[in-house]
Amino acid sequence: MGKLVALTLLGASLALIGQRLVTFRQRIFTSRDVDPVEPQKCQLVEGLEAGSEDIDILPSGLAFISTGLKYPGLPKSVPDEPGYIFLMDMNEKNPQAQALDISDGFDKASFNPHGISTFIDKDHAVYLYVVNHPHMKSTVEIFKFEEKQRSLIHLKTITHELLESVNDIVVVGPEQFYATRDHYFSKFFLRLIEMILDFQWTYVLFYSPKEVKVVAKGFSSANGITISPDKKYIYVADVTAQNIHVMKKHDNWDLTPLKVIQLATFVDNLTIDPATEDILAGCHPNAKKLLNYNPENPPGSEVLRIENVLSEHPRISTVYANDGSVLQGSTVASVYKKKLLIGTIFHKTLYCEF
Ligand SMILES: [Ca+2]
Ligand SMILES: [Ca+2]
Repeated sequence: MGKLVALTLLGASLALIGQRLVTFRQRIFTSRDVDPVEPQKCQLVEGLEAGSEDIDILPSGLAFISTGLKYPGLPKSVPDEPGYIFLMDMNEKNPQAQALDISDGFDKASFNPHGISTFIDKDHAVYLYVVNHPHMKSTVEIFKFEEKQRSLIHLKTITHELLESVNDIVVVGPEQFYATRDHYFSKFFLRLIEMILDFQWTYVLFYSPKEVKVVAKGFSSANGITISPDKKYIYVADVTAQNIHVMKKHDNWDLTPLKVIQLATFVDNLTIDPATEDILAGCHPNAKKLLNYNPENPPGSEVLRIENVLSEHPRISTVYANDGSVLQGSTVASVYKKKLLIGTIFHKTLYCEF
């Protein structure tokens, strides 16, 4: 009898694994070719050729850009040197990117910046929060931005047992932020199994010095995160599930699911167009090419605009699409007054006017 039960359980497990494997193959291996879309005036940004995973633009037009991310499973096209935060003034006619100096006392050699988020306090001081992966761990670094000196003063490193495999953050108050965890496991092999079997063990975390808690879970791989302009909703990209979750934010910082916007592409970082309040999503149209990098047949790039996010039928349109001949592996698009910056995971950065 015991053997029969064991055999039945084994059969059921194998059937489940088989079914998950088929779903995974369908999801990852269906490669979608994109029809090219490009605003009239675009040019590559000099000095930003090793990836610009996340971009956050201040209301003044100063853009912070995180560059040089090294991440398990990514192609080795990123030189093995420290990452930087670059600054670009979007008000300039021909904006140039410039690496920001970082104050002494911070370990710059192991700086491996990922998602970023800016915060302006009531005294108008600007802070930059950066997801960092020194030695492949996850920390959140808080910097104060010194505009005149074009430098970052390192204030604090935040670590917590729940702050693991962090992808992106959105700051909601002094030392208060939401963060996404993109994988449950940290070892590459286990991550692969996690992705194939789609455990949905990743989550969104709320962090404050007083309280740290998981506020939303059940994501295949929670990635980009941002907040609505009225500060009432949190938007979370689930990259492998190819969708965006709209969640209501409560006074106690808890989140409740409101709706899911399904897209046919792997959604990475999210930003808000301040002029229209639309979501801009940096997306990967073909994950297989991204995971299996071949410069002869590179992954493409895609930026989507989602209008009327809260309505029953949000409008989705393509802002930018390229087969990889210009831009490979777009992760983010950030806009300031008809000017657009598109960043990539390990490739170039594009500046467009529209
Ligand atoms: Ca971000
Ligand atoms: Ca991301």
